[in-house]
Amino acid sequence: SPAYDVIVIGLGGMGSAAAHHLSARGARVLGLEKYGPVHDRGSSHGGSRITRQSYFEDPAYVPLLLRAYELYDDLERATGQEIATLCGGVMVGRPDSRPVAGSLRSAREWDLPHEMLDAAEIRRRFPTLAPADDEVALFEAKAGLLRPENTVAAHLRLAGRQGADLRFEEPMTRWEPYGEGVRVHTARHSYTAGQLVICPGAWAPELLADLGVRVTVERQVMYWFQPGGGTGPYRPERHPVYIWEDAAGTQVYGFPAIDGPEGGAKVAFFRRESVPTTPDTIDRTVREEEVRTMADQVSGLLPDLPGRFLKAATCMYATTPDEHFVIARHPAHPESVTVACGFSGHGFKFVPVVGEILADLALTGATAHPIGLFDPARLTGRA
Ligand code: PYC
Repeated sequence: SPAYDVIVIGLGGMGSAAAHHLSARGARVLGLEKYGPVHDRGSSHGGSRITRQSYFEDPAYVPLLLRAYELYDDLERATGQEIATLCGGVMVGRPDSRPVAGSLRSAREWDLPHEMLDAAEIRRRFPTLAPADDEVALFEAKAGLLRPENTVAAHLRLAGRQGADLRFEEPMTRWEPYGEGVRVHTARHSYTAGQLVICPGAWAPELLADLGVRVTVERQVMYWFQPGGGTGPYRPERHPVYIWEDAAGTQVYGFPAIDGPEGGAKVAFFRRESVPTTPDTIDRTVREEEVRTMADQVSGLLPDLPGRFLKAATCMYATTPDEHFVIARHPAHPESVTVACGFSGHGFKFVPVVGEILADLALTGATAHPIGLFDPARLTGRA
């Protein structure tokens, strides 16, 4: 019999969660990662990610979010890692903007606790925010932030404890069908298993070329500023996470100051025209002009925030044409290969539930979670 039940390719957010859920169910797991544990070359670094339930992208995500919240709780309890800070969140914009209208639709459809705030109420509750008079917000007390590095570290630690064989600095070079399962090659070895789970992140165009889904890798920049008046009003006890669509349709998102008085507050563009890149050629230098553009944008929304620029870092989105995920059995190898890719810049909050789904698919061929929206057939014309 093959040496492993399941080989997981990629131990970033999704792959580390899959390795945990698979090994927790007793599977013999091999995890292969191109870089070291909890690295910053992909899409699971930068200190914070937003989590929220009134999901403007589509109400179909809500049941998965409810499960992800439970699993994040379990993960914190099992590892003692600090992961979630549910400081509340506001989706801000004109009433017909996507963050406001879409979030309200999900909140109503799933009966999720929320409050609608007009501009005056936004200013009263959150004095750092300066909405225009015609802007409103959906406030969600259960929104907040997740720490991506701690999440990956926690999943890796649990997977290791449960017997998963996790190998770093050992990228897959190729794989092939082998008997009823698969054989995976690296520069050092070849390994066999009954099942393969591919979590390629920004390496999807290379590792899942045969899926037939166009995944565009986008360079994104995260910025940290020290607010002009200090970080006091930006502490997570007082400050929500936010996604803000302005009148021109530009979306910005940001966080409270989670790393003490010197750490500043992180802000970034959410959706904006960006130059396609690849994970191996991405320009990781952030230009002064980019910092100025961000500072200008933010000064219209949180006037005190762009006080002093502290640092910036690059990250990547791996975006599908409709910005919905791909999670499925591989259509060309439905008996032995499972894929999770194209998280399109909004995947991290789903990490543990994606791990659970991947374990379901790899071990039983099916999942009770509602993943119809993520079928690649919608993008490949095979539907
Ligand atoms: O998924 O909430 C999110 C998000 C905000 C910015 C990028 N992704």
